[in-house]
Amino acid sequence: EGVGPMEYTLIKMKVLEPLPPVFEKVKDRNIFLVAATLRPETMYGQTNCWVKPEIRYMASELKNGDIVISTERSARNMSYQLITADFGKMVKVDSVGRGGYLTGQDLLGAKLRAPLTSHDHLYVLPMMNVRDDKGTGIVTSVPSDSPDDFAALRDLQKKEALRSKYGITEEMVKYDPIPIIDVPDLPPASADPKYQGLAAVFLVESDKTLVSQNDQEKLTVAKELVYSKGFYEGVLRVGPYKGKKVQDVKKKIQQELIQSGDALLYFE
Ligand code: A2H
Repeated sequence: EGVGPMEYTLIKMKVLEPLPPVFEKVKDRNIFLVAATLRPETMYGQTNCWVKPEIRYMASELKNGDIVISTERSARNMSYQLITADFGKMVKVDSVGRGGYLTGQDLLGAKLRAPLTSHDHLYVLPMMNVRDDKGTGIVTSVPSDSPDDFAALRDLQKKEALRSKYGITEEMVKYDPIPIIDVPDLPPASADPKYQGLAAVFLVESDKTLVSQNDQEKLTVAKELVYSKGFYEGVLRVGPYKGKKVQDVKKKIQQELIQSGDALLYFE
């Protein structure tokens, strides 16, 4: 952890029909899951959204009336940052779920619309490594560039028992990693060209001892490598900034997401 607050981009993902039963009483409202990311430029490659089934989430209201789902801790932070209501005045939406509270379980399989990704809609899926004390407790999934995301998506794609435990269908996990960023030497020139633009997939698949999302130590090593290399040396392969270095356009992409109403700035 560095000194002073970290700046995150909160990505707003709209909950689409059919709405999960917890939203029965707020059908006419705009409901968003909000995810904190350090890599807004990777939203071109989002394939799904992660929640942890056991975490308790809360529904709160933005100044414009949008309903946002996050942990209570982050909802409180948002209110102090004037994202939700007046300073420190968190507005809980009691008509959602059980008195404004719901669990990750209630959100599994929900259909979302997310900004920048090439997919018209994507799904809320379970990941065990989501923490309730960081960001909003909701995480965007970019398996091309995040080893954690790739390992967790691969688990769900391979394991029918895991899917059925959480009521996840094959349809919801059929989204393959999208090549969005070229990272020099990841993969190295000698590797199978199928890994081009898929740095995290290359690292995870190259380590045969990294078998699931539970291999946290190995995932941390891969994560540090792809994160620093991707940020300092990565070049976008898609979108209006195709051919540009991630470092040079990250801020612009963040600003555009904020201007279009698809994202918010958030600190913690
Ligand atoms: B990042 P830091 Cl492509 N629990 O977004 C677990 N992980 C969480 C989280 C939570 N409650 N909230 C946010 N995160 C993840 C994209 C991404 C991220 C890519 C590559 C690396 C990367 C897509 N997932 O993060 O501990 C989110 O994943 C590498 C560090 O606050 C967020 O950015 O430094 C990152 O962790 C924030 O991590």
